[in-house]
Amino acid sequence: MTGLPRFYVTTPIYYVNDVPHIGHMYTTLACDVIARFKRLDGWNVHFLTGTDEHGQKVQKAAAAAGIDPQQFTDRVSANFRELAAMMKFSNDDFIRTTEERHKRACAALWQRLVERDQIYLETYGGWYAVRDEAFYAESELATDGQGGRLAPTGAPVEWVEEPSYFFRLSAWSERLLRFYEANPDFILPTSRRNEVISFVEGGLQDLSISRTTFDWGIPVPGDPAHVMYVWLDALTNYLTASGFPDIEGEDFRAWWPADLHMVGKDILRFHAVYWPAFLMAAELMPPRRVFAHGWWTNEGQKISKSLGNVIDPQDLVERYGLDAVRYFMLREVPFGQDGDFSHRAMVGRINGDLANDFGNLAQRVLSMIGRYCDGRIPVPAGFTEQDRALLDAASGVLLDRMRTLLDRQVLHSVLIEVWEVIADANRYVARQEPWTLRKTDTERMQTVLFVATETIRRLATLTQPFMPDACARMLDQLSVPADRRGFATILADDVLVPGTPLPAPVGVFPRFVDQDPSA
Ligand code: ME8
Repeated sequence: MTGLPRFYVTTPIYYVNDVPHIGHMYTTLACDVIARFKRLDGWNVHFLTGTDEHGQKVQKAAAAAGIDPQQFTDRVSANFRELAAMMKFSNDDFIRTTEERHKRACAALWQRLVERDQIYLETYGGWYAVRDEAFYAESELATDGQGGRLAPTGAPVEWVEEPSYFFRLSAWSERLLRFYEANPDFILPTSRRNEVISFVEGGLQDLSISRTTFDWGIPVPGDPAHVMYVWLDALTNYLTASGFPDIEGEDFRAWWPADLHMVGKDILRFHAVYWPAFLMAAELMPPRRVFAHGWWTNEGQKISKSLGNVIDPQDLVERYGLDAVRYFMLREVPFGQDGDFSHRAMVGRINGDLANDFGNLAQRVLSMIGRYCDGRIPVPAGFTEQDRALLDAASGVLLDRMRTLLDRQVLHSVLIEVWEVIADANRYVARQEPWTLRKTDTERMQTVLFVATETIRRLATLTQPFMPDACARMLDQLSVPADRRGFATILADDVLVPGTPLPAPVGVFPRFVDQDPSA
């Protein structure tokens, strides 16, 4: 284990009853950007994603597909791995809840709860929505107009009566409220934090944490007629992947508690209420942060299989390219808020932010170097105030601002900061007119092109977490060695070596010309 500071970031583990769509891709993409940023910034990162494979919902989906649940989950879980590879996600681990290591961790967590008198057995009757894998109170339900009842999420509920183990959640309200108070950044964004606090202030009821009417789950230790509630099973994945139950082990000591659980707003309650309560009750540390991002719609409509408007990330990447998709998803919508996917907005970002702003800056400067400087990194000769102003804008101050924003997961603003400097750089080139200097003052022209190139180097270095391939191609064109691409090089002035021959420039961000405007 190295002495670097550590950062453990997780995505939700996705249900395998569905094919992956842009919603799943979005959450994991945000974590990938955070993980890459931290690594480039000198941290030792553990980035976890995976699949949630137990529960009634998955068992039903397997039955509908006519195969046994294990075969079914093997097949569908692979889709999520393929998504990760296609998107170039840099996860360090991919956990499946059907793995042996996870069953061991769940049994051990259960045991810790039993030992601390946090679990009791009772007969339970309640309204259960399989789609949400959650119980609802009578008072929360609506009718569907045909004699059926619906959960607040719109999912149909059924009356379930069975013996069940309960977790003493009601005993934890006060402790949770004190915990939120003492850790104001535990739940972000703040608006979501307020929702969670009012929910807990409303009082918590004990939580049913085992089921007996189906068997696709992890057996309760000592009472195998019960399987564990799928959310207790699923949440435990974060512990499993940090080496639990070996709590004296090096891995657990290094990685737990997790620094960031990234989730969609739909599952915040499970992560910000139940999960810290389970952990405190088991005398384990709660995570440091839960961030709940917003919800994507597609051209104004809810994304759902039944509406037939699910967006396959693979189709997007084939049409627009990986880096453009990664950029768009994180730039278009203020991170934390809901957002709408539209092809028009995507094309606007590609042709505006990428081709016109960043792409054009690099293309223009590199082609002038090709034509006016014999294709070699220009040789600067003393900086003016304007030169220094641009170099300062792309300096450690920018990196510090990006760090601060990233550490609060304000991902769109991280990009906005970079694009402000891209605009500065474009203005600088326009004002300095290196094409005119070429005829009047070639020494000054070399300095101007050097300053612009050094700025591009820094911007490409800092943007790598969002667009790893495009930035790598830019840094290749500047002949930046592979081991000089970390954020520490932002402060270095010896990465670009004047006089070094550069490869012939090629465009990194092509304009998108719509072949089929109806699509
Ligand atoms: O809830 N917009 O899994 P899940 C934004 N297995 N994000 C979206 C989205 C959309 N339209 N649709 C899905 C589960 N997501 C549990 C989690 S964790 C211990 C167990 C993303 O497959 C978002 O992150 O239903 C949401 O929280 C998650 O997918 C739900 O994935």
